[in-house]
Amino acid sequence: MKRVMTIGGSDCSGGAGIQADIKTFSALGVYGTSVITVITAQNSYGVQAKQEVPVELLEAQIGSIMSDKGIAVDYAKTGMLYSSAMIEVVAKHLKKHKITFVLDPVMKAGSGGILLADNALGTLIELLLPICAVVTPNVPEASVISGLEIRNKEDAKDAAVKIHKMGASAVIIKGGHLEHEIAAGKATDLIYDGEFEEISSDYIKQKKEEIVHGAGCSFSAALTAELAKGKNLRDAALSAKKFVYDAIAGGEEVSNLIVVNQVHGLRKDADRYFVLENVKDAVKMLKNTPNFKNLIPEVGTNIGMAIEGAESELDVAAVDGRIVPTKEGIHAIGVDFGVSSHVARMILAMMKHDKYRRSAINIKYSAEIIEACKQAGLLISSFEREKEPTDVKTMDWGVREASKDFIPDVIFDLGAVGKEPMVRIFGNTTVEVAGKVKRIVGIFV
Ligand code: PXL
Repeated sequence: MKRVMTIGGSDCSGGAGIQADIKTFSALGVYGTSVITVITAQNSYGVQAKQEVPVELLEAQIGSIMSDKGIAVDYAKTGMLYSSAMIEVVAKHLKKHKITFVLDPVMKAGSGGILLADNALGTLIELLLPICAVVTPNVPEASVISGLEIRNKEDAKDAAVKIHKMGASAVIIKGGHLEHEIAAGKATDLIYDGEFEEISSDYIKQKKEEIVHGAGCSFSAALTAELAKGKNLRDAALSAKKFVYDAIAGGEEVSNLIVVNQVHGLRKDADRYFVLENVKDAVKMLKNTPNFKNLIPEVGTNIGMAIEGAESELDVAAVDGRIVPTKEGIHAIGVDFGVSSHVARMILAMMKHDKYRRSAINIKYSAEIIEACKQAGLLISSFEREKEPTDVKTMDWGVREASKDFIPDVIFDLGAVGKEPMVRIFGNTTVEVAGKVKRIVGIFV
């Protein structure tokens, strides 16, 4: 595992600084170490207090990491350094140990706190800029470092060239602050290392009063991790940008901040795995439920589960094909995502009313089955197809109709011309749904 070191400030609120770096490192599979320069007390309103760590303790932290054969580091990044004294010591040690590093020239917190003292900018430019592998300013930071006003992409290019001339081997000016870009819905990062390259993504629009907290730190940390793993600058920048995009898209609202969620991608993958396994377990339960085949309607049955925050049928796992009755019991082949639009539409419609209720099965309708549902203690509701307006999607409308007064476990309809009557059973997981089916079968048979 590659080893990386971040040198920066602690953000007790957990979204930015050292905390963001460590989360990012873990999410990207590198081993993170941290050297704390400043302890900040901050929240979504601003930075309330800060205290620099004594320079001797800063040196001791770097010394401990670098003198340990087992740890050492493959790559580093710097974040909040705050004072000239701190920058001098950091520069000395980075040089001494010949550590390749990303310089994130943080100056101000999104909430307004000062992260770099006014009189320390010169020291940062003089001592760190010439020895970094890449510097990652946002537009206001690039403007302060280069002394150039940046109003558009051409200005950003001039600033990048100037910062490169000032000694940085490579410059990435992060998008997200240029107004005409934002208006066009884009956030474009500009890379310059003698040649220009642009990396563009959609701009994630927040509500007016919200500030994204931790995106800059997460970007430079992700860049550090990808460089440590051996990617070239362009590929590393591309991966880091995607990582931050996902982290913002999956961000959590905390007060007036959007705190980026560095493990959003990991959690999503874990959820996809959980969902697949859950549907497989549920199918096994149904196979082991004697007489379940008596509940299968003419069109066949399917059972499915969506991932958290599912947006489309591709986010719903179900049985490939359908569950069909056989002489001995039931037949179901594989389980996969995006294989059943019927059950997916039911689930996506239900999740609009209860985001946790992301599983469902369709079974045969009969008055006896509904009676069994009642006896099983399930909450039952229904809709009438004759009342369906012409301009709606059946499931969206039907589930909304049936969920007006309470969120039901069971929604049935009596069908229409060419439409078989149907019962749908909902639950948080497919295993829970299969459990409900088992209860119904036990009563019905
Ligand atoms: O995002 C820059 C940053 C870096 N370091 C610390 C911070 C912040 C932003 O809030 O708090 C400690």
